[in-house]
Amino acid sequence: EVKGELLEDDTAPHHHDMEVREVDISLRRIIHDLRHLDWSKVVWRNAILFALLHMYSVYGLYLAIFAVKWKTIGFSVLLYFMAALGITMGAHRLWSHRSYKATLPLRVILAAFQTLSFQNDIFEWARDHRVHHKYSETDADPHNARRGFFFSHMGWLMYRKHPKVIEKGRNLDLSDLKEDAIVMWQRKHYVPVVLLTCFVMPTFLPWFFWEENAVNALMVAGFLRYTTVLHVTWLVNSLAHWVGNKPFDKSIYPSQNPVVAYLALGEGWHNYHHVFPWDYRTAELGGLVDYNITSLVIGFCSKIGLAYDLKTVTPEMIEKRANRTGDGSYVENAMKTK
Ligand code: ST9
Ligand code: ZN
Ligand code: ZN
Repeated sequence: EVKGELLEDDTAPHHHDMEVREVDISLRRIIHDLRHLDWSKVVWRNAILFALLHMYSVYGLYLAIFAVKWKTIGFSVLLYFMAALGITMGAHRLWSHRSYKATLPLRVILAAFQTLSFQNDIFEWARDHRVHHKYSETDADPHNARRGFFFSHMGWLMYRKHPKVIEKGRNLDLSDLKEDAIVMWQRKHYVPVVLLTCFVMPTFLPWFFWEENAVNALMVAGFLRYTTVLHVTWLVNSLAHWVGNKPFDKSIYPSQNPVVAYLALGEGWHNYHHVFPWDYRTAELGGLVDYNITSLVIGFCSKIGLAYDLKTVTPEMIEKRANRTGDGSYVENAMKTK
């Protein structure tokens, strides 16, 4: 028998009673998953679109190495950072967790960046993320890591949601999002606005300003850049729910993963984040030492008056929690940074 039940027959135990198991990525598990998959729930339109996107992105990678102008590379890297900040600083730390407050101009900028990332509108992103935190690793978690690495990484975006996700999601208080005019405007006009921002703009600007071939620009600054931000974001749900220390709560899946933190502008310190989700740093240090670019940008915005009411956790509280429920790696980490 393969260890760890999955998919629909998963009788998710209560959050705190659950025994932590490693996410199983063995071939046996993959074959078991495929044999038990309910194919009628696969959303083929999404699967086909993702397949096409990845083919174009591989071609984009080839073009990035052999064909495009250096300005287009620089532009794509810039768009990567903008889209990533739209997720980390906007959809995640501001709109999902309200870990700080942002003035109207900053919210407009972050909503534009979040649109560039094409990861659903802010409202849907924050709603799914709030159920993820409240019901982690149960049927009501949209990317439940118990359903395997692939499901939590990207499979969940090609498969009908578990009814529990929708049922529990309907009970969430989303009034703050409904009152945010920027969030609701983006939701109302999402389809045209996201296509313009994520694909048309990145094709047009390089073509117009430095005479890049339009197809090259679309493949590199559009598709390749988009796919890269997607996979880095998804790694938080897959790899950072699987590999890493658990200094703050050893009974949960979310883990401290420096590789993910590095790529995701500071969002890989996921054991900390699930224990203290209201901390705007999503980490106990929140500076360059944590590769925490997002925290540095929020700090800078607060200095110039664009952000305020930044919430954190005191070192005493962190240490107390680490001593009570951590796996013992907290002290080691503290020593390392001294
Ligand atoms: C993408 C999102 O990639 C990635 C999010 C990642 C999150 C990461 C978090 C990690 C922490 C942060 C770290 C950031 C690091 C960033 C680093 C950057 C470098 N509650 O959805 P439907 C309702 S998106 C309440 O159709 P199906 C819904 O309103 C990629 N209600 O379900 C609707 O009701 P009604 C691009 C909910 O049919 C009804 O239920 N986008 C909830 O099962 C049906 O909803 C895509 O690929 C809820 N939670 O389809 C699109 N959810 O009819 C993907 C739903 O009344 N999505 N409802 O309006 C889809 O196509 C579909 O949602 C589906 C499920 C196929 C997945
Ligand atoms: Zn979160
Ligand atoms: Zn998580």
